[in-house]
Amino acid sequence: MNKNKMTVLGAGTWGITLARTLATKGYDVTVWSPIAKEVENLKATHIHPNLSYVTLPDNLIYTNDIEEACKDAMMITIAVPSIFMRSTVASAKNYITKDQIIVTVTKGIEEATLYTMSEVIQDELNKEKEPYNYKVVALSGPTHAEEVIREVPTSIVAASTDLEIAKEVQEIYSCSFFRVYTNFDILGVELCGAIKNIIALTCGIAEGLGLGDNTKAALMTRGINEMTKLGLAMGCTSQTFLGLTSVGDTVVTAFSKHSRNNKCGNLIGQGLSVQDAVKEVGMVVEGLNALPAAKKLQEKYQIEMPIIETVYEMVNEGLTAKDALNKLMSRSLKSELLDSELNISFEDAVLRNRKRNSTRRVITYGTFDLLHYGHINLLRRAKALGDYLIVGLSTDEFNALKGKSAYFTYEQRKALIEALRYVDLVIPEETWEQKVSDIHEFHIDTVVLGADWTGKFDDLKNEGVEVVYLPRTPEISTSQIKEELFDK
Ligand code: C2G
Repeated sequence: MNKNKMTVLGAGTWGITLARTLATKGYDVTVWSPIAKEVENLKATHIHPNLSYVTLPDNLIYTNDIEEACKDAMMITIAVPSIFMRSTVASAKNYITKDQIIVTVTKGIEEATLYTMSEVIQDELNKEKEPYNYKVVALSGPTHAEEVIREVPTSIVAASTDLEIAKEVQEIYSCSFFRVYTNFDILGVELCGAIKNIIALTCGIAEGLGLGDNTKAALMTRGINEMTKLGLAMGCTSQTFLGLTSVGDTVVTAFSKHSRNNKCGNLIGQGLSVQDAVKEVGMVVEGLNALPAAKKLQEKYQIEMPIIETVYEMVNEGLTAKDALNKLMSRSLKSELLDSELNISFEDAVLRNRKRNSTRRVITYGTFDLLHYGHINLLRRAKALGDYLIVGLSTDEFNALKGKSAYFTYEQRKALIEALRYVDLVIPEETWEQKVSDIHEFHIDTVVLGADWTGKFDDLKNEGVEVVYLPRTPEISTSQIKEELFDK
């Protein structure tokens, strides 16, 4: 492998811009395009037709040969339209090795499988082979190529479940005008990248209807709310939906003259058919490509996503833009808070507790093996809900029932938990059912568990207690510690 060779598959505006960014950092960059004519033009002119105001570095290599492009590259960035992702990987996979880093910058979801782009890449690379988790990173954020190519300061996110690989991509791409952040929630990052294009399309429609910034701001904000609800249902991390790939990318796409999705939506709002609008834009409108998959995900996870559903009806079932808007504005009135927030309104519970002067007793349960900061975060927040915290510590026998085998014995785990300043009493947890008797024996007001148990103990409310499920600390777990120590 040549540690200085970087390859970009796809010679569109974003692929070319990323290639230039890498070249400015001194890497040897090869750009591949399936279109021979495009390769010839780039070789001859060092200019991309959609970025004609920039002469590209002389040392960029252009090729139509995907083997030549992929061979020995340290990192391969795939920048093709979402509908061509699978076929591109299929043609490259014989030349991609397990030690190469694969970066996807394509925003979209494959309709047939509901896979994100990184999942399509893993799926295609693993076809007819032993399953292997390739080093795939999603690079996504508020990044108009037209601005990055002019070195306008920009931030972006490198996402991978393997943070070490995300950090490698962060190092390779970061430079004076391109600031890369890492995020392990690759699913959330890719979901945002796909869905924000639909929100941008919707904001464009509002603009085409002659509506104002208020309307676009409302559509953008509620669109992010829909993305968040879907993402949380799919197991993503809530912070991702406040970040660059969600809020940042939605703003930059929904309000920008550079945005094809916005432009296409605008034309639809003015009365053009979808087909005529796409023809007029003349480039790929990923918001339309993502719509069918977004609708399927909405149905699969049973999430209320009125903007996605209304745009889908407009694009596929002839609903007029005007009627679509009226439909959105005349829906029943709602709370702004996500349902899950209302259930785990930890802050509200703390505020309510502070107003009370009686002693409030809280209980939580768990194995708490190899005590780590995720457990501490849980116990700290549980204690904040009251004045007295009891921990029902799973005995070794109960762990066997739970299918868990703890490294430390019950007595050893008890000694650790009792030493914590948040904990007032430790009792053995021997059965699932004892929670009811514990509530009455210890006059419990609140039962707390991590959000991985959401809904499982709601029936305890019948005993007159609050049941609060608190977000887990996502990146740490006892099983992960064991795995990583085992691998060392
Ligand atoms: N936890 C967390 N963040 C982590 C890991 C754990 O918030 N990174 C929480 C879990 O959600 C749980 C508590 O810490 O509420 C203890 O975790 P475990 O020891 O894994 O407990 P578990 O096996 O889920 O036992 O009757 C209920 C069970 O005994 C709960």
